[in-house]
Amino acid sequence: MMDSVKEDVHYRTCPLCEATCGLEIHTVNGEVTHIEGDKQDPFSKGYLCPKGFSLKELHHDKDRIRKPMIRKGAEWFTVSYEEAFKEVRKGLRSVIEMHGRDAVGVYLGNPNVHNLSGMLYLPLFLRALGSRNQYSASTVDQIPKQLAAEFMYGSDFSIPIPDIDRTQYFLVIGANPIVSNGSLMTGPNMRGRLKALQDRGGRLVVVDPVRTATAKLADDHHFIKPGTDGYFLFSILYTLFDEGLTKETHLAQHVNGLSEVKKLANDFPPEKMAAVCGLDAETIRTIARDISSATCASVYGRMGTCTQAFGTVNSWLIDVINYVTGNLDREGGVMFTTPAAGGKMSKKGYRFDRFRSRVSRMPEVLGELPVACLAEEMDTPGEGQIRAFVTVAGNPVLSTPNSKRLQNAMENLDFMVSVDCYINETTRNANVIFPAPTPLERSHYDLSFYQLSVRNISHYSPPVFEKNEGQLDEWEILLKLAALVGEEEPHQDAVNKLDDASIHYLIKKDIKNDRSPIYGRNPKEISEALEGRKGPERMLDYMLRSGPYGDHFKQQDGLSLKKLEENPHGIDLGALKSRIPEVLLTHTGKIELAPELIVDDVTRLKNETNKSDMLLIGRRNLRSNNSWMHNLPVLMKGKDRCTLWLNPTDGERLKIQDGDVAVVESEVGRIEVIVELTNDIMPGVGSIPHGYGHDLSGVKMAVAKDNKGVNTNLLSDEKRRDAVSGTAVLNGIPITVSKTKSGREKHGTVRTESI
Ligand SMILES: Nc1nc2c(c(=O)[nH]1)N[C@H]1C(S)=C(S)[C@@H](COP(=O)(O)OP(=O)(O)OC[C@H]3O[C@@H](n4cnc5c(=O)[nH]c(N)nc54)[C@H](O)[C@@H]3O)O[C@H]1N2
Ligand SMILES: Nc1nc2c(c(=O)[nH]1)N[C@H]1C(S)=C(S)[C@@H](COP(=O)(O)OP(=O)(O)OC[C@H]3O[C@@H](n4cnc5c(=O)[nH]c(N)nc54)[C@H](O)[C@@H]3O)O[C@H]1N2
Ligand code: SF4
Ligand SMILES: [Mo]
Repeated sequence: MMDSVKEDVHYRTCPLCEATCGLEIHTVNGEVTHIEGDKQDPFSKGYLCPKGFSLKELHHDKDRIRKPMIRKGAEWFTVSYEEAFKEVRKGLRSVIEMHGRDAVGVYLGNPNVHNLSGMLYLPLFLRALGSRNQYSASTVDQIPKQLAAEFMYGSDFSIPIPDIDRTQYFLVIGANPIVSNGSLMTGPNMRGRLKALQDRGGRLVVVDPVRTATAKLADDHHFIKPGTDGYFLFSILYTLFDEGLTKETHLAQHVNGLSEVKKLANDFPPEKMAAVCGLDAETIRTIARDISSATCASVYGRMGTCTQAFGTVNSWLIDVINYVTGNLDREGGVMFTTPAAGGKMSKKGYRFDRFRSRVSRMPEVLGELPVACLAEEMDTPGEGQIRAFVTVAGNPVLSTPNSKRLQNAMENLDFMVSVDCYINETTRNANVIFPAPTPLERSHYDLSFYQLSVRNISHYSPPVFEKNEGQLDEWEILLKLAALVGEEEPHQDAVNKLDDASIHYLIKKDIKNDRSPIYGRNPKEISEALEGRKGPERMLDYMLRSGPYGDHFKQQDGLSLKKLEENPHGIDLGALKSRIPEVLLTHTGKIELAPELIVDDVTRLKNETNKSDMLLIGRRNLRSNNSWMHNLPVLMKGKDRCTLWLNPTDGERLKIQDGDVAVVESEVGRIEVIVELTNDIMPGVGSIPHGYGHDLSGVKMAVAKDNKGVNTNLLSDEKRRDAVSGTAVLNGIPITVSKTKSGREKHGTVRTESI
């Protein structure tokens, strides 16, 4: 008799980037056989990128940790959860007792925003811990955008999203959506969406120091000198006012600060700014005219405009331009989403500068401190010094500035615990690691990205596979850690208690909020309706049902988790809709077009002079995802990607040829890296991707080690920050480049300084 073969097809959204593609996952007897794009997904319609396929290798990767681990010296041992929690309890509690709660630092990495457990339960852990030393990847990423939104619209997640499917003119500044698959602009198949824009007669214009894949598709591409977008954007604004190209719309009654913005723009005529940014004055004026004359237009900026010295000013200026050209909150312009779950409805006051960092007195930003301050908070003695460290889904040793200082500081910690799936450059320093389940072993809903999506979408994915016997889900680990730092024992009843408390807290908050559809309702009736579920599913069910499309615990056809379970390909809730004024949560109830704290930074912009003749920027590759997917052979095949791009004119000037090894030096570090000469990068600019440098001792990722590359964040200086948000400058770092020897090393990139 033949063994029975169990073939299954599972539908789920890919959690690896912001695009939220639908996947069709084929399994036989608990093994993934292959993965395709889900053609019935109303959003992605079958599209997926090479990373989507790699979920198979990721799930089966032999180097993944699947059991709690404890380190003794350089050796790792598998232990029971009980033992691991006991060790953590000892480690964290002794630091808290001796040095207080601020002595425990926390770093939360990017995959948390792609994970229901992280989104829903990390806030609880952080509250229980009560430390001011909270850090995340957001301050090497999008915080400037969030802070501008917090000041302008009263909520950090009220970020206007390009209405890419209807716009007629799309100006992309410092973003490469064809490679990144879009960021703060969730939408699968960016290439398809951009081509559709061109097919309907629209124009795509890219401003970037690199002729990127997106720039190659564009109707126009203009090089810009790194770090000078503030001048460029202001001179666009100048032209709009100067040539009478601004438009007044119905939003005028909802706006404060227009005249102030106009006054500020006066100092930035294109004729003066052109030389600073490397675009000519007539090009700048033409772009301004085109934005204004298009039937609808959308100006969009991302990493290149955020992670630089004027990140917040840039993010604000982009919104100001969208507003003054009549493109804010209108179809084909930039619009606010109406997410099915998790949209903000109430406001308590700005989450900014409520406290400061200990060493360099940087203001708190949206509840956290800039990660550029992390190393100094660890290595500067005194009260409040970080002595214990928790990382959840983060690899700050590769992803944050001046990695060497951070690595050194981490070596002197009293205790460190990580929740992760690999022993990598960061977690190798931990005393205890808790294993995160693989994406296929957990449920999924894009709470974050449906708030940033080009259409309103709702899509829930149940786990494809059961976890191993006894393995905890990530939310359970987080709740146990919360219990443990909150002076309770990490037992199951503590987890249940905290889980119950967190849902009741949400319900209580909403029934008191007059903007909530369940305002004034009986909390008991709501809790009862949620019975039968727990953990993330109960939270999500609640959020969906009490959200704008929800059944509100009474309407038959409204949205609920059950309804999403019945629609495994997801539900399209339609195109974005105009949302002003209801979306505004500022104290004045208006759009604040000239927020004081941002306006104050314009003086710095006026006085800034960056004299370096060589500036370093970053880049991304379709087959990579920050630092952590380099252990998958399917993504790593092909030529070395961790190289320094230089323009041939710089090559000639520096006597460096294609394939040579160059020494790159900055104020804080020195690396060696193979050079690729290409006309795709502007003269005076070098580009190295981040997330490499896997050859550190103790890293247990065999494939990544073979593709070690070099860590570009050995060059980024933690003292260079956007003054408003504290975000690290990762683009526009002054460097010098010189030649060492010719020829490639065996494994591609090399480096001399090790950390
Ligand atoms: N394949 C892949 N996809 C990813 C990721 C990945 O690692 N790989 N990471 C994900 C993450 S976490 C994020 S945040 C997003 C990021 O998404 P994007 O922001 O779209 O991606 P980047 O490639 O960082 O694009 C930044 C662009 O800014 C340009 N640039 C650099 N400096 C400047 C400057 O001073 N001015 C201007 N105007 N441009 C500048 C760079 O040349 C680059 O083209 O991508 C996500 N998607
Ligand atoms: N120079 C330079 N530096 C940069 C950037 C740049 O453009 N240039 N980009 C910045 C940006 S945009 C970002 S977002 C950051 C990213 O910075 P980080 O978030 O610090 O780094 P990642 O590489 O995303 O590492 C994610 C970690 O989470 C683990 N992990 C993966 N999945 C899970 C999971 O489901 N659960 C748990 N618990 N762990 C998991 C991985 O093993 C890895 O350790 O890097 C930033 N750094
Ligand atoms: S584009 Fe992003 S969401 Fe889509 S398959 Fe690739 S990694 Fe996954
Ligand atoms: Mo990011």
